[in-house]
Amino acid sequence: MPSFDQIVPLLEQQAIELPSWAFGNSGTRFKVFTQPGVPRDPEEKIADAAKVNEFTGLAPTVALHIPWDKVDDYDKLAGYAADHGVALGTINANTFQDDDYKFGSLAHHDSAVRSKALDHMYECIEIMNATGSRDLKIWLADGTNYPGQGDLRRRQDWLADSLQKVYDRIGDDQRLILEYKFFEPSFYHTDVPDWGTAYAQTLALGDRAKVCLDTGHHAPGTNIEFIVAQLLRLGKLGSFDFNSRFYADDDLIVGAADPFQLFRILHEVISNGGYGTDSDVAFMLDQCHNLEPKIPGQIRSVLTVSEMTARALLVDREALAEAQTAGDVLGANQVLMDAFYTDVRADLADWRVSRGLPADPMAAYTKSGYAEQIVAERIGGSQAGWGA
Ligand code: LRH
Ligand code: MN
Ligand code: MN
Repeated sequence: MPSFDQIVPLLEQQAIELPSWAFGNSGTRFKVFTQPGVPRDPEEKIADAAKVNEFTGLAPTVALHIPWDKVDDYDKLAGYAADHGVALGTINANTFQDDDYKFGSLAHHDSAVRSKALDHMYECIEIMNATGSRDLKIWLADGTNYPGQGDLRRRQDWLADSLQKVYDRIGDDQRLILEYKFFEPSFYHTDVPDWGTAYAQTLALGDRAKVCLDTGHHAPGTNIEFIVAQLLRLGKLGSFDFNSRFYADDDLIVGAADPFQLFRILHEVISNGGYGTDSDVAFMLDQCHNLEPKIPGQIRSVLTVSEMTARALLVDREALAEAQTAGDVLGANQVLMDAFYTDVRADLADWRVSRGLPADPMAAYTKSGYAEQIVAERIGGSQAGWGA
């Protein structure tokens, strides 16, 4: 197995983007629970995300969701982010909170609604041009609830046509990232339910169209690491939305449900060229729940990604290949498990200290008094994001 020191140059290449919406109030479909001190505007969300980066050194960018993070001046917002030591990242489109989108958006049967959804995508591209963002991420709530409600085949055609129009507008250095989810809010059929559909739709567009894999968006029992290997093989893995789930799209803290699955995913990412500065696979969190305090929740998720990345980097890939070639089933499995069972937390703490970061980011955050400060300052925190 490689030593921890040997993997340090690779660890240094890790960057995990945070979702702005993780810092606002969120809830279930039954209730939005408010927390004192939550951000009242996009600036305050960025300030909170910057704290996660300050204490972990791992989260240099923040994804925006439009219109949740709509502002008049995006140059100013980018400047504000820079002043706080972070940059603006992916722009997430939102065509799921408007009455007109009740029956869909880019795959809607009515061209007037498709056209409205397209205008929103164009607005997002304008924002990307102002913020310097590379990625436009599109997740669609489009689908139907009842057999017969919609024309499954024609909706794919409408979707393809809409996506082509969006793709034609993005710049040479920008990407269209299509995110799939197997169900919810639609319960009978979803227009982009799986990696195969996202792959087929983005393949038709071109090289700058890729797929986003949200780890919470699969049926229970799905072998997600296989999808990772397959999309990397096909050159179509654009990004991850990391979170964890017990049942469906639970959006829980990364690794909370199944750290071994996260390790297996990261092992495929690393083995197939999806990791590091040479790769264009974006690591993002899409974790936002309402029980835990927001900033520590993100710190925990970021640290878990870092811990599982370190373990996956420790896999002795040469020994693994040898065992696989020799048909040594137990030996091959042992190589993987040896890395998985290696506790890297003390080494990571030392590594952080060597970079001028706190050994224990969670304790350092608690001690900093920031949580008390925002509670005192931010009176009337809004429902930023979900429930807005
Ligand atoms: C959809 C999703 C998608 C949205 C986010 C708020 O379930 O994962 O990424 O943009 O949640
Ligand atoms: Mn997501
Ligand atoms: Mn989701």
